[in-house]
Amino acid sequence: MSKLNGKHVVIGLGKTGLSCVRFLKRLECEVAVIDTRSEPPGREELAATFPDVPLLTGALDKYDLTQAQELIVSPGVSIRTKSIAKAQAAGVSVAGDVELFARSVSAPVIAVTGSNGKSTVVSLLGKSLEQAGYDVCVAGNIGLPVLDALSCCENVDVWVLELSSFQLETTHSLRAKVAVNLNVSEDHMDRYDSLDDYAMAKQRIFDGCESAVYWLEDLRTKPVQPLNNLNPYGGNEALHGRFYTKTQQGEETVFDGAKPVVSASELRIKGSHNLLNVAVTLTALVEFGLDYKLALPAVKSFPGLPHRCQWVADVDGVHWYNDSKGTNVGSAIAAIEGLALGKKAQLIWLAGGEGKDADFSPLTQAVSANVSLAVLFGRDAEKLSQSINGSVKTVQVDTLEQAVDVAREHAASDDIVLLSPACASFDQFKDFVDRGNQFMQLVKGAS
Ligand code: UMA
Ligand code: ADP
Repeated sequence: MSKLNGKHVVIGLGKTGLSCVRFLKRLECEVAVIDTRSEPPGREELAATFPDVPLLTGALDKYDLTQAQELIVSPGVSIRTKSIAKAQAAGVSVAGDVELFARSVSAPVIAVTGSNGKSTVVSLLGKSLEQAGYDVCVAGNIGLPVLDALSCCENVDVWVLELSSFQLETTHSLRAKVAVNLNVSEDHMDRYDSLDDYAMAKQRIFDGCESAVYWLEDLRTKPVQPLNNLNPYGGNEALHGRFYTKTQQGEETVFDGAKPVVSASELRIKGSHNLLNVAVTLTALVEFGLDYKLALPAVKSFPGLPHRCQWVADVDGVHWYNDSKGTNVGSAIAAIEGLALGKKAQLIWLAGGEGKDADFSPLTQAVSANVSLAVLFGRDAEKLSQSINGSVKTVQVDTLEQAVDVAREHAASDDIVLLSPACASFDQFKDFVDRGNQFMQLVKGAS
């Protein structure tokens, strides 16, 4: 008999896959695991903890997945893979870890998606709710698999989930109390047919939600579902949501209608994008039912997350910043514009890596307006260089270490050097954390 017959088949044995196995085994399900890699990261732990769970490796198309009871697919694997699509067409249920979570959870969920700003916003929400006295758990794409969170966090009053488009593709039963779609800009084009295709995956966050929060300035974030409770954030003086940003007395400020709430200088996180992140956080908190004033001390004191426009060091008067999490075009634009503040002469930008089939041309405007020198490294350095060709002086190198050396040679006192790669890290690093840590070590090694 096939090793998959009638079983819950977990596809992928990374963090998510392991959390799914643990969860399903607690429910006494029959489980099998497939991973396309010959040495998946969870192999040893699976063998030690669940020796009875078979692990199959190699291309998915080798396996007849139509035999399975249910497929639980990790976010790193596309559900469009031929054998998964075939099983789904044959009536096999295809779910992900967030779907299993949604079927079991009882406390309310605030769910957040978007191309950029997710981790910052879920962290702001978590700190705010904690400050207001809630027992809150922040989980999901930020790094803690939702099923591990479910098993280890008891008495949770509210879940704050960061959800990627990959996770949303396999989620059907989530009925969020508040669902937030921050923004949609090009990312993961190696997994989607088009920007609209990617945007539609994000739209799934709104299915059955009580309150939908979207960005007024990005129509792709607006729910396509017929929903009654729509709550935009952002906008301009003439047309805006309840919380939005505008400049008052020379300073960018978050407003609640006509009332200023918090200004840039009162926040520790910097850049226009972070003021918008505060505006959407306050919108979601109000929709959850909180008096947002209770949250303001937490919002103001939030220092930001590592690897997101993180100040690293001042060396010989040069200010170094690590935005290793700037893994797509939109995030790099936000970081460049947020840090340069129009002082073009003073920003040296380091970028490159695995471009995920992105169109880099939208970078041209931000780069030509704000960057004095672009130092490009990694697998897609040449493609990046061609896309921004002519808009700025460019140097191409192989590695991050060489890029840091070039930046150091060119930087003068008061200049800013920003690593915001606009690319994934997997060509040369373990992940964005590894890339950011290596960058900081290279910078600090010189101080
Ligand atoms: N992989 C294979 N074969 C497999 C399974 C996976 O080659 O059979 C590869 C994938 O292509 C991917 C890597 O292995 O490159 C990891 O995939 P995974 O599904 O095993 O990932 P996990 O370790 O479970 O981590 C996932 C999220 N990763 C992805 O979506 C790729 C983590 O988000 C998340 O923190 C974790 O679940 C807990 O929820 C990371 C991420 O990069 C930060 N997310 C993307 C992003 O933010 O842009 C969406
Ligand atoms: P995500 O979890 O969606 O990747 P993060 O909060 O980790 O987002 O931020 C990653 C990077 O995206 C930041 O370092 C910054 O460059 C950029 N960023 C953050 N918030 C926004 C926003 N609201 N709009 C555009 N870019 C943003």
